[in-house]
Amino acid sequence: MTQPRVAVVFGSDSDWDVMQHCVAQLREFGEDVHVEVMSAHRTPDRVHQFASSAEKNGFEVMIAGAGMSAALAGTVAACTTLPVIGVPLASGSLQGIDALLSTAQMPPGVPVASVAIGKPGAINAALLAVQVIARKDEKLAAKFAQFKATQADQVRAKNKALQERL
Ligand code: RP5
Repeated sequence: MTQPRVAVVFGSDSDWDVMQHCVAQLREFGEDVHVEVMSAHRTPDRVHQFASSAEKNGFEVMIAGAGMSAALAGTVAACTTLPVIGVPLASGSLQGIDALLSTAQMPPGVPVASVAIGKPGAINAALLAVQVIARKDEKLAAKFAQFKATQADQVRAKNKALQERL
């Protein structure tokens, strides 16, 4: 196994149901992934240790998923110069709105690229990470271009089928 370029961390094992889609999408592009549960609130020392050494350890992008008062992505971003993508998760009674605001409303100087709440965001976080690392990896860039072309073909095929039913 090679040194993963992407780390996927999340605040609780209860986040795995959604974050597994992020990991699966990365693996579809052939990326090895470091996966770890760490919490900005419950294990802040580990978050600091991991994020502050991530660049030195060979990571290029970090993805952080968390729910409720989601501090993980912001805390990771505070501790690294790597790009950080935050996935807001629908864990509490506010169905992810709380986590979305926590993830997106970062103060100037500490950016987090927030994606959508839940599974669509988890998948898009993986795709965004692929786009970032593909800037220096032609083969990966070609795979991503193929992914987009396939997606467009599927939409055209579905539209054609729909038109034939009208
Ligand atoms: C957040 O609190 C986690 O990311 C999770 O989404 C939420 C609830 O965690 P558990 O109580 O299920 O461990 O920090």
